[in-house]
Amino acid sequence: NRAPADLAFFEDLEPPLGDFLADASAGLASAPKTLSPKYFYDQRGSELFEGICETREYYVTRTEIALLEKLGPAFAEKAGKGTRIIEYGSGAGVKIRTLLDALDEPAAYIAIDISREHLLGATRTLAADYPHIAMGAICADFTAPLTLPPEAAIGNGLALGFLPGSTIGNFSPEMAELFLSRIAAMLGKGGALLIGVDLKKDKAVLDAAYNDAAGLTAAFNLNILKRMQNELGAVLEPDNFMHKAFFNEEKGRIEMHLESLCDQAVELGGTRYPFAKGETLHTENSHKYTVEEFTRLAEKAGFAADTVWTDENDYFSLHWLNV
Ligand code: AVI
Repeated sequence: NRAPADLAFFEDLEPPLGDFLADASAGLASAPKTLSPKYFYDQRGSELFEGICETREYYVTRTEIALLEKLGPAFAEKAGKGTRIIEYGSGAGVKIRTLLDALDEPAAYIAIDISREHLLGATRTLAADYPHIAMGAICADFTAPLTLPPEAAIGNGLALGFLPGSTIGNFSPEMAELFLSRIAAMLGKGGALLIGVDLKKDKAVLDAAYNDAAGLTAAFNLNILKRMQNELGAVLEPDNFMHKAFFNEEKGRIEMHLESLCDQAVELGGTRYPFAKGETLHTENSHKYTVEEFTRLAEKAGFAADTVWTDENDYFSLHWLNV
């Protein structure tokens, strides 16, 4: 693949984007009804998510950014000169900038994302602002087994994986362990991972974070029904569903559902899927961990725990893990 001139390299693994119709049909046919949260993120869903990150109730983003800013000198000391950062998912850029600014002459930044357009846009914007750092991009499903392309061997500084935002929480613990073991294999012996993990805390705080007063999380959840209408020609009435999110203490996770307000049916691809009043379509899990629980998970995946930092309320944690 030809890299745009401002990038050190671009590798396109042409990841399958998933089949929304097949997945939605299978999810509606299953009991209980489910749908993958990956379908939240169309243009509108991504904008709503950015809005959620700014709400008073969703403490996650601002707490993590404050920690990243405060801990810059600690990261710089651990990483040394010439670090190669590999980010799993390319975000809005705020978090990676705190890291690029803090580290001592980082050599390279490599972003991995499934959305080609978003990946190239975000990486090229960074390339313009950090002309002395080699910027690379890999278009791939970052949860798949991956190897770093030879072009990524820019110097021999630390290979530092970066997975902020508690993205890991949206995986089941079993899938999280598998994904982390793949990251460890990709980074290789001597590598390290800096990962943000949301912590277990008072249920009221967790419940509020997923039920913001402005209704952005509700709109984000309901947007998946609008996508089914607009993109798949589903026949359904979004107003007949209600956003429902709560902390399931037994399973240690926030669950998001769309609850049917009446007996009704959704029609998709020529099939009718009946919903009883009160029945839900389960759209997302967001697992919360204690520091000890997450450390154990990371160790099972092949990492050695190095350092954990938390904010003053113990709401959120950053883990430095060594391969
Ligand atoms: C992206 N992910 C870490 C968010 C979370 O908190 O699980 C997605 C989200 N869902 C509702 N609010 C935010």
